[in-house]
Amino acid sequence: MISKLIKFEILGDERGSLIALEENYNAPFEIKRVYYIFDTKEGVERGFHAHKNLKQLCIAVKGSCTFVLDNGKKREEIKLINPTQGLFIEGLIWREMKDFSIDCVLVVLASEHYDENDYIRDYDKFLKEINSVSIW
Ligand code: T46
Repeated sequence: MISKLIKFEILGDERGSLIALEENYNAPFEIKRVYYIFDTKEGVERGFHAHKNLKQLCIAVKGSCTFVLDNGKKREEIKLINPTQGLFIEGLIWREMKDFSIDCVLVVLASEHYDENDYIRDYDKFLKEINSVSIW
């Protein structure tokens, strides 16, 4: 399995539910950045890149969306459908996102500040990078 789903403990009572995310606990890294994707237009696909050095935890806190993860050998689809689980992505993984519901709010916790140099946005370059890493 390429995908690593983390199930969060729900701290609920008669008033409703609450989930707490803590670095180096249920978010397995130091959190340096949080961003969220919302108002995604119908039919839009996002992502289409890999990261050289970034850990991320992606949570559909509202609505749903589908991630396609690709490690250069196989592809997997993971649908995020509720706020009780997070998709943890680390290492050289090509990611695409699609099938955003109109109401989807995708929150992403990231281990590094934003750095465009960390992105590999060309699939052939991604495959070359994967092959050069796997030699060692
Ligand atoms: C990822 C997937 C899951 C910033 O200026 N700061 C930021 O922290 C981010 C994430 C983006 N940006 C800028 C860069 C682009 O001009 O916002 C614009 C949209 O970013 P991008 O096209 O990379 O968005 P997605 O949805 O394709 O990918 C994002 C993250 O960038 C990426 O790290 O893994 O979500």
